[in-house]
Amino acid sequence: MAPVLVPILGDQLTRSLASLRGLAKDDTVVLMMEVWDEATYVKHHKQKIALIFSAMRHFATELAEAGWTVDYVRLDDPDNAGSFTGEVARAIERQSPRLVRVVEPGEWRVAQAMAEWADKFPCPVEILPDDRFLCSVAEFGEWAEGRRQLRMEFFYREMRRKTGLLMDGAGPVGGQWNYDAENRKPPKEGLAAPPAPKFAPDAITAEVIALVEARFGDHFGSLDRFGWPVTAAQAEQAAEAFMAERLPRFGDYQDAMVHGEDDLFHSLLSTSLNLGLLDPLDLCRRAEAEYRAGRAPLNAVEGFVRQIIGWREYVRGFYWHLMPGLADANALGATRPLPEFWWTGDTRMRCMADCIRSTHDNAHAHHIQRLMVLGNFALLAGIDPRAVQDWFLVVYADAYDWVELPNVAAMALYADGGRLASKPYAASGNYINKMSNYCGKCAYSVTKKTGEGACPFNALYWDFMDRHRKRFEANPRIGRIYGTWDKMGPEKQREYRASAKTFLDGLEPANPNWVR
Ligand code: FAD
Ligand code: DLZ
Ligand code: SF4
Repeated sequence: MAPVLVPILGDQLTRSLASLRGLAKDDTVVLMMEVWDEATYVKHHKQKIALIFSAMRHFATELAEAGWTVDYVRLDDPDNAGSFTGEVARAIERQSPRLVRVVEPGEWRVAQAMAEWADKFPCPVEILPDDRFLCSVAEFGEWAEGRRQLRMEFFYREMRRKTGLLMDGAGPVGGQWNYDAENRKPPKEGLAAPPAPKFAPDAITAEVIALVEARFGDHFGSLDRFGWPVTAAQAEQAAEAFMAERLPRFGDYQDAMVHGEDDLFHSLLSTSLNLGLLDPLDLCRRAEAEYRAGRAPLNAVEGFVRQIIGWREYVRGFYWHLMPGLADANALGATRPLPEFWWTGDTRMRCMADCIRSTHDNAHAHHIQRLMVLGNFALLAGIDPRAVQDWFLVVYADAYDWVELPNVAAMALYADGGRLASKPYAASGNYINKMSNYCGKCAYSVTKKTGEGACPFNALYWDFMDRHRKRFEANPRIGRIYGTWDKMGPEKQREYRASAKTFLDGLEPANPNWVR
């Protein structure tokens, strides 16, 4: 009998994937495709391409070892059509399947192309929901229906109830849903964490790294420190190490930043979660077990669980709820080009330089670096959201449109006009100084407000608040700040505006070749 053809995309590397469930191995051909379009729709960080290709090749090998027939198309296959649609068409010619069965993709762009498959191909096409997420797109839509503001906190409580995670009967363990107030400790002198495990490249990864150097040599980033988990077993080891060594202090230092300490107590599991090498619910249950066994405190475990069943699920629902408009959202009318130093790291701002260095070397920066240093800069400087979105999509190994776009457009840039966040995440140098050790050795002075040598975040902050006074004055969470601004008087206000202008005028716009 003609087989079922099951295309598995690069971020669907899960053995229990919905499209494989219930199929017989001798009646199924799995199709995996390395395609030029996916590798270049933006010029992804070299580590991201190497990670995805290596994880795909390992996954294909594991499936074949388990008895599945895998039709694997390599990037350098001379007949490679270059796109998912082109490769599925070629596979249909090769395999003459009776059905194409695929799990919905993570990205709007790919979903648009996939929606045309049924008309394009000679056999039926079945597109299944991606049930690796706890909350389906439809369920999020029902929750969001009729709400003007979509607050994560309320969504998160629903997810806690639904999963039973950290629940004590009908209420939250410990009596509170959220222990974030305990999770804002500034870094102590010399704060360092046990490093996250790195996995030395095996033969498959080494081959892929050579391919990436040869074919994508002009992409941003370095491959020297590549050590991402590329199999479910390695992801499991990474999760195990996190639970034992870093979870207990994850909460305390969640918002801390230390120069040169790239990971601190973060899990570095986003790449594995997003590829499908780890199961989010299983990970949260294991974190809960650490709390129940008395090995990790509640503020750490609740914080970790909230990132996954709260933020991660929430941004995915938010993405599908607001696409395609979210990609063009620009509520604050920001138009400035991205500065070139975001690519080169060539800046005297020590905080920005350190975040960009980590991004370049590791294809990773932790959340507070992304939000309160990089994102904050882009927000205050009024950089065009499309340019910022492109940058974030390029540079991180965990970046896919469904998770990058809501975080950048809505969380960091307030481009959605406040559907996600009740106030913009805007901060002056004072916040960065409190939460990091960056400022002490910076070429700029964080205590100097304006003029030569003053921390640029100070003038940028007030210039931003001033520019958007109409919008934010009535906001109960930040409106009061305008009292401080007014008390400064016109002379000081002029100095802030002039300092911001001098700094912004000095920024060299980025070369567009970094992105496409
Ligand atoms: P941890 O701090 O250990 O957190 C645990 C897990 O929680 C993460 O692995 C991740 O799966 C999840 N998580 C935490 N925060 C978020 C969030 N805001 N949204 C979704 N999941 C979250 N995350 C991505 O996976 N891909 C992206 O492209 C991405 N872009 C971002 C851009 C900006 C501007 C911001 C502010 C955040 C972005 N995030 C993104 C969210 C977050 O910064 C990363 O998930 C996190 O830094 C990954 O490192 P980690 O695994 O050590 O996370
Ligand atoms: C990101 C990426 C890259 C770089 N390359 C491939 C690829 O060659 N083949 C593939 O199946 N997937 C790749 N991906 C991940 C896809 O972009 C991702 O699966 C879709 O965007 C759907 O979310
Ligand atoms: Fe960043 Fe300003 Fe601190 Fe320098 S002084 S590290 S620019 S916040």
